[in-house]
Amino acid sequence: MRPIVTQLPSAQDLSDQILHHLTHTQGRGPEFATIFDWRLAISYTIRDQIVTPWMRNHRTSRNQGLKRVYYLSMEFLIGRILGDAIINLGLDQQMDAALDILDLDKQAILGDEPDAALGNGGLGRLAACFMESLSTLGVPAYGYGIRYEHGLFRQRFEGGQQVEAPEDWLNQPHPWEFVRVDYSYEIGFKGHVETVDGRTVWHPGESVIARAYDTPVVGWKGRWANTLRLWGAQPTNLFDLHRFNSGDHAEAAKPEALARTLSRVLYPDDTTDSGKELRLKQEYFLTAAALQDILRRYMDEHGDDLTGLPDKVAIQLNDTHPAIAGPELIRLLMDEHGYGFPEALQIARATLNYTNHTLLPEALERWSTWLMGRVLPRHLQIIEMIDAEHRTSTRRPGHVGILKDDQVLMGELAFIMANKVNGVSALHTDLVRSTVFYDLNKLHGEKIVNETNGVAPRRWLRMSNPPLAKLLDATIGTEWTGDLDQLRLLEPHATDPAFLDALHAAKRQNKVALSQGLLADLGLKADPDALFDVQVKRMHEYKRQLLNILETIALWHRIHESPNGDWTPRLKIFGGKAAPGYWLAKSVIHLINDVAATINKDPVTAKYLQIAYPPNYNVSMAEKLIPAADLSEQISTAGKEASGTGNMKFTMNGALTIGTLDGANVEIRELVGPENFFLFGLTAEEAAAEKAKPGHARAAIEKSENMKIALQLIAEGRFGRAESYFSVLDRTWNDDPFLVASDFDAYFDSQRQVDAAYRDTRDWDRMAVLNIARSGYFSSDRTIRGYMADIWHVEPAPGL
Ligand code: 26V
Repeated sequence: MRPIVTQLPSAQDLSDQILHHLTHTQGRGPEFATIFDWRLAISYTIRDQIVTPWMRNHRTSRNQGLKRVYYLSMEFLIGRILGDAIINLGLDQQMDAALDILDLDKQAILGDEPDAALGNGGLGRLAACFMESLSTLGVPAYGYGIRYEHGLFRQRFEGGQQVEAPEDWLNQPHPWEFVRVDYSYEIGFKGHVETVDGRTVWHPGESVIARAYDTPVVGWKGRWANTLRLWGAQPTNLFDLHRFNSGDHAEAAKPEALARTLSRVLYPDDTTDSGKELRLKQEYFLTAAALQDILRRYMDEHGDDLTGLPDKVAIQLNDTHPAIAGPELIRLLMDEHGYGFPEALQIARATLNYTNHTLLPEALERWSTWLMGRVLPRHLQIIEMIDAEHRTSTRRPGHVGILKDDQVLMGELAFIMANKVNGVSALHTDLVRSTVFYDLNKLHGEKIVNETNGVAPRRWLRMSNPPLAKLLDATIGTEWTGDLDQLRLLEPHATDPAFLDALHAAKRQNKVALSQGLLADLGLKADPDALFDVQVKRMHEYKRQLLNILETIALWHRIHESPNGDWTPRLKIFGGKAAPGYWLAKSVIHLINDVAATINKDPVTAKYLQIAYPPNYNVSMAEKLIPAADLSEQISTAGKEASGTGNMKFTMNGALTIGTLDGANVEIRELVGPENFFLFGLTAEEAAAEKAKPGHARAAIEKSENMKIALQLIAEGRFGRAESYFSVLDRTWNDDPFLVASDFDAYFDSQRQVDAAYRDTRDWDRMAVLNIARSGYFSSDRTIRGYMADIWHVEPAPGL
């Protein structure tokens, strides 16, 4: 391939093009343009630049018949696109200058873009980082997802309690997508199956059209761009013309309403699968559209013989949500293309792979055979065939299988249909082998592999933390952005006072910005020299925000006991949403807000302790909070957090971690050095044993003065009516499945070590340097290289 010579536009070019788009695409003269008009004009200007590498991809991949990766995910938590695209194209300086020419405020423009919040949390954000790394590495790839009209709900607080409002990012034009009316596929549901002349035919009772909406995802240095193809549901025929003509307009529009519900809203509960028909339909909608698209492209390029599919196609299932891909691919091969079952099974198995993201039993998907048979009757038949074949071929009749107690176990289905199954951190992968898939792992020894998660350094360091990025550029050069291992070059600077001062100043600059922005908006006067202690993630019992707030209460009490003590000033920051039906998580939110209200107005402790809980935590808020953090809270019950990815972002941005030996914390601690990490708590093994002891919670509470005090203050109504948090208190005393009580003292003590460490500014900053310097492993580029070598067997496009 020819070397890639890309001419970067100058500031003047950019400003000319922005004005062109403002007038000709947006239809507004500069004197009347709003921030929104400008943002769109700028977005179109940047989009024009992405089209070049995008076309390069299409041409190279097709002409050279390259193998492609297909990432199927119900969630892509992208966030904002404009800032990331500017950085990846290497246009940040030119754009700054262009905006100066036009006299525009960059922060206001970037801040005007709504987050594409098409995901719940870690799983969806990982998919977004993977898309960026695939483009950075020049790997031909498509992401397939759903174009939800409403992403994750917006959160606000009323009287300290979470209130949800619909999110409506598509209420305004979305400049990044290209609608592809020519790529539309019919997707069937329900109906019946019949056998005619030995061939099985499924006659769906309902159908909708899946229409493709493409968003280009550009990689570092703008050398390559892949496509995120999101499916929107359309009615097969817009309305019933017969009904319409007879005047029954409402009835005539029904098919349209029905179809559109399919891509209307993202399911906001990331733990409990409520067995909802609409969710199953969404999963099949995504999967069936993606597979039709993949087979069409394969046959276009390589002809009708589908036995070669695994040589050109690697499909990754992001959790079990698209696991119906197994039966669907077999159905297409058998019923549409005439292959026999054994051959279809073999092709499908060589093509599909599955990533497990959770061991929580309530999050493992299972569908009743009744529902599966009603919505996807042909697929249920094929699932029975796969199950029977597996039992026979492994000679384990009645042992491990997909069908159990009239349920289809989607984890087992995904496992059996996959070439490779992966966990998302070293510890998690061990637990996948030894717990949920214990039996299957014994039958298929080599199938499970580990691919520890990672995050995109372009977004999570270069874009979100300009002061640190600038310091890194000046100290070790700019190559770290595309090769994060180069952060190692920082290590010698850990003892250089001038560098430590500069690092301290960069962190402080982020803390000041946060204080003057988000925190001031909350009515808080934050001290930028206080320790910024941050726990941001979904609200879940296993993530133990409760442990954090109980420790805060106990600390508050101790400060009151000796208000003239030498306390380390701390700002505790919380952020996160609870699933709308997760009552316990919601009462923890209520508790945190009530505790914050009380503590923040206490003059005795004001110097030392404040709490902030900004509502509606999302990707954009993470981009502000993480660079301003001194301390990263990663305190889940050991064995419960599959990996975590926020933990990696904090480390990269120079926060120290207080954490348990859970998920990727284990690897973070090993890499940054145990002496630069605040470890506490039971190990996964100890936690399992502790949980098995009857009365473990009460016993631990009795032993802990600090925990008793915290619970007592809540029960006394010091923060609000105790009844509001009765369920939380009751669960902590009587059940405590996530061992808040058993880990409390260890956590409290570890926090006091944090206090002491933070007072030695020099040494704290030194530890922060070592955390940054040793965080290169957590680039999603490294993760993707792992998938390429161990799972997909693909190469980057030649020359990349
Ligand atoms: C499950 C369900 C169940 C049914 C309804 C909708 C729904 C949506 C999402 C999920 C998946 C939850 C699993 C998950 O998000 N796991 C997280 O994955 C991250 C990336 O691997 C990892 O860092 C986190 O530790 C893990 O909790």
